[in-house]
Amino acid sequence: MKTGIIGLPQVGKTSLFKILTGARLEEHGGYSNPREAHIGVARVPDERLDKLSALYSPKKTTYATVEYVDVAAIGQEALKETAFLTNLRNVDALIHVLRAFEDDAIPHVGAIDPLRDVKNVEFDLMVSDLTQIEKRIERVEKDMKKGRTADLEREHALLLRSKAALEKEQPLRELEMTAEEKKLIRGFMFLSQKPILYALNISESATLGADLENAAAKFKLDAVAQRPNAAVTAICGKVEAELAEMDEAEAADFLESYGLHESGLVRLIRKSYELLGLISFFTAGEDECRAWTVPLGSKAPQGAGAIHSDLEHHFIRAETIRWDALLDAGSEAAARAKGTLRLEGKEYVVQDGDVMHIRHSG
Ligand SMILES: Nc1nc2c(ncn2[C@@H]2O[C@H](COP(=O)(O)OP(=O)(O)OP(=O)(O)O)[C@@H](O)[C@H]2O)c(=O)[nH]1
Ligand SMILES: [Mg+2]
Repeated sequence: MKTGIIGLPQVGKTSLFKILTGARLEEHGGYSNPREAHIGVARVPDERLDKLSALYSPKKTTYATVEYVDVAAIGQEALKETAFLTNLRNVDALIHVLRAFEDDAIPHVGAIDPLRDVKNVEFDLMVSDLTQIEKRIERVEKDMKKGRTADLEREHALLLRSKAALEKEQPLRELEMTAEEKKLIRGFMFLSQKPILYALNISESATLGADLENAAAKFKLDAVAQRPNAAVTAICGKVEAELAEMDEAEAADFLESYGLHESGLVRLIRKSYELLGLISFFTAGEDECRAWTVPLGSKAPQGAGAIHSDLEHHFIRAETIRWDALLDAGSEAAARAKGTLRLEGKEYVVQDGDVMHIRHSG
């Protein structure tokens, strides 16, 4: 699962990418090609896993991860470049970084107005999709003249519906589609169909805690946050960059001095994970406590498959307990005695925060 970081020039995309992934791009040859995409992995912070680790004291604790891609600044021109477009189409979700910080040294197109930037970039994404759709409709209509098939008719109807949505400036992520329809157009990897997280990059201030909370309202993005498959969060790139250089104790003091109890970055990572429709379940033991990633709605064997494909094929049952019930009980044995450890079968839908022990016949 990949999340692409997009935005207008000089809004803080690469800075955010570096803090998210701990990447030191300079060491990899720097920006010899500024249009090249950077790819990196971020750990998904998880207090539940921290607590399980405290219980088991395992040799190793492994967090879930999200992959981020930092691309060049977006615009009508960039979207005509094949390499840029390919990088962007290949991601599963987008983070749109919005300039909301004041700094005269760093130019921006016009005044600071994140809502305008949201609309402009959205427009560019939709134009790119529309161009692609129109080409495809032409092709499908040609084929239909040669011979109508049910598949072609279905695709044609869906493309027309998508085109109509885009023409009234409705991004495809807001279009209701059946699972079958989604599958039908998945191959196009439409840009305006990807779930999107808007990240307001705000100024540093003594009241940063409150400013982060109020940012969506202040910059008039409340309505945007309510739209389907979209969410809004705020960060302060400058403060996050300083935090990234500190050890844990220093960072905690620093956050507190701003009236914060967690970094905006932690929230941003969590939100991008949610936006992708992902949940975590855990495996816990003396060797390793680990978070595993599955799509919301996955059944137990599919969860087992995230660990190892053999476990999916030879799945019998999963001993399952919610992470907090396990902590309450103090151990698996105590939970079993209390009856809070359940045996779940093949039809069980994995819940966020489950601790599972897979029984298999392999
Ligand atoms: N004041 C301030 N400056 C920032 C912040 N985030 C980034 N910058 C500065 O803005 C400039 C651009 O930052 P980048 O992270 O390179 O921005 P970008 O969006 O990747 O830029 P392009 O890839 O060139 O479009 C740099 O000089 C950063 O130091 C911030 O939160 N506050
Ligand atoms: Mg950049």
